[in-house]
Amino acid sequence: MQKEKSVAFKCVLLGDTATGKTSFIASLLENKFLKDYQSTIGASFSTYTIYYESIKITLNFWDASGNPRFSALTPLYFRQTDACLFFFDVANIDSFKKIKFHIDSVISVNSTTKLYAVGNKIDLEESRQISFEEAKNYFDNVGVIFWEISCKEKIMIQETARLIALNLLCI
Ligand SMILES: Nc1nc2c(ncn2[C@@H]2O[C@H](COP(=O)(O)OP(=O)(O)OP(=O)(O)O)[C@@H](O)[C@H]2O)c(=O)[nH]1
Ligand SMILES: [Mg+2]
Repeated sequence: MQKEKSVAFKCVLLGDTATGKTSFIASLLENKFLKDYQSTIGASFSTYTIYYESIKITLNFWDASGNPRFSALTPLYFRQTDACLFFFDVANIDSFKKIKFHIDSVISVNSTTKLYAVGNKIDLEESRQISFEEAKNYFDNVGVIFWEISCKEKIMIQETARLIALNLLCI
């Protein structure tokens, strides 16, 4: 019988406070939407496993708080990571503008990590402050793979994990 191959990757979630990082994890792992906002203290760890043919891929997620109170700690998480997933809120232009700062902070200490970005809360279409095209154009220019999600409406949640896992596996 062929032996199952296993690989594990570390993926850090970064982005401003209240952009939906913890909501993404709750949606992915528990199929739950967190209505009441509770800012993450420091960071929290969780794992998610997917299979590609006979390969078991474990994603070890570190959900880092976007609260400035913890910003001194954040580099501890992304210094040695395989992937960073940047979050912004499509209804909050400031959270998009801050992405450049988050990307620069990562690449100044880790030049090998893969970079991904998601615009969350696309259910808030009427309050949208940044278009898909504008964001895509920006991320194409800085070499970051980008797509949009909604934790509330469960749009592109499992797909986000799968996309990252397969991309890290170089498939
Ligand atoms: N409408 C809408 N609200 C969302 C969505 N995702 C998250 N939220 C709300 O946004 C708020 C913040 O969500 P969190 O997941 O706690 O944000 P966070 O990025 O982990 O915040 P920090 O831990 O402070 O860095 C909560 O009130 C959520 O209910 C979404 O897709 N749509
Ligand atoms: Mg959080």
